[in-house]
Amino acid sequence: MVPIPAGEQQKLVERLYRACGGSYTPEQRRKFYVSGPQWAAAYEGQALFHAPTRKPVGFEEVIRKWGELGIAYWCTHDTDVIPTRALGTEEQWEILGRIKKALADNGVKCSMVTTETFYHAVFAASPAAEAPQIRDYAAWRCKNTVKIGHELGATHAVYWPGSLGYQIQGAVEETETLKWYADAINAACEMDIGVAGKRGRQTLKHCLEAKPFEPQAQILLPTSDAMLAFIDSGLIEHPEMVGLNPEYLHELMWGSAVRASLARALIKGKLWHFDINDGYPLKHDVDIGVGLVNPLDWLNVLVLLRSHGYRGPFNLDYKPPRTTSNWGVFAVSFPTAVDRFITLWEMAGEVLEDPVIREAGEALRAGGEKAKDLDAEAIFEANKELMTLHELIAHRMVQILLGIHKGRTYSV
Ligand code: GLT
Ligand code: MN
Ligand code: MN
Repeated sequence: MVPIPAGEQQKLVERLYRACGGSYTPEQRRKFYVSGPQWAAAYEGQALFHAPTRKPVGFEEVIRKWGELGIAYWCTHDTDVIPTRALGTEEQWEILGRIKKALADNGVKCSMVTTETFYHAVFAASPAAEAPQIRDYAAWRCKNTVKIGHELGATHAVYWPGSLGYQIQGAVEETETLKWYADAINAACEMDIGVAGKRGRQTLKHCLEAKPFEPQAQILLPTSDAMLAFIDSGLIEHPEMVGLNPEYLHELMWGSAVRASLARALIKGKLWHFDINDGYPLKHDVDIGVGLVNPLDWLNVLVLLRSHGYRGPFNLDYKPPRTTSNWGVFAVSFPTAVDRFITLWEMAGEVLEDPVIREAGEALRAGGEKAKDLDAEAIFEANKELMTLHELIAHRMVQILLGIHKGRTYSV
């Protein structure tokens, strides 16, 4: 191929994107409770060893693009849109006014707000640092985010205590730090009860998000299970107001079967919000687009969520790779991510209806004929052949994923 001039490259990407097919219309996308984070669209590609490759993008552009693409919900950190020095001031309310207008003009809703308690230097020793004034400030930030959430019409608040831990062991006393962290969540819930009451709105769903490492080397609440225990620890004053925002990749990062992590949250009635992305087990938080690494596992996850009637947001907490341009973020990254999600969601519906999987599942649950009680050998023999269906169901799911169930074969 001859070199492609810079001015021709977008056209080429656009043509190949169209050639891929499989896109949904904005109207079809809008039927799903999918949210797109401000920070994901505005991510400039930077990392510890990486300079940014993209230019900053403001909320006006992100919200406009969500409207065009049919991503119906938008979410943000407080400081994604309000400079730290302006938080709680007149300027904050002026910015919120502009955000509300952008949302209304583009038919987009704010689903969730979250507090940045990890980036600013003040949080170097976490939002639950030893110094009381740092903790008071962190609590104030969380309370202020609750006000922002109600102003923007959000239903959820997320807390990712990514800096709640340490690089070096010794100074941090874990029980004390956890109590201090709970103080901030309790302050936010109290504020919420007051603000929601005054505004005649429902209180927010306060959702904790775990990640096993990064940015701290050791994390005090590293998994969704740790978060569930924290909610029930007695430290949280309104445990009924607090649930989970698991992130697919964060569970994979510690080697979890993500579906099993979600199942434990479902059993507790705490699966309230879900960050959807992809990546590799036991590795870093690369936040790859949903379904690009583990589509079969994703299909399994969505089968579970569909069969349990999960109705919360699916949040595209995805970092477009630094090889993607500013233009590519909206032309390729987000439309393809939301479309893969929709395809996998619909495919999960197909799995639940599939006659082979249905009959196999029912047969497994019916079990074999009754054998002699308490006779392990006889019970095994009575069920032995049925259990081969475990493998057959897995095979069928791969067939559905690859379209082989529709008779697709290769000439050999
Ligand atoms: C940060 C983190 C995400 C969290 C965001 C919410 S911040 O991008 O890596 O997983 O969901 O605070
Ligand atoms: Mn996340
Ligand atoms: Mn992540």
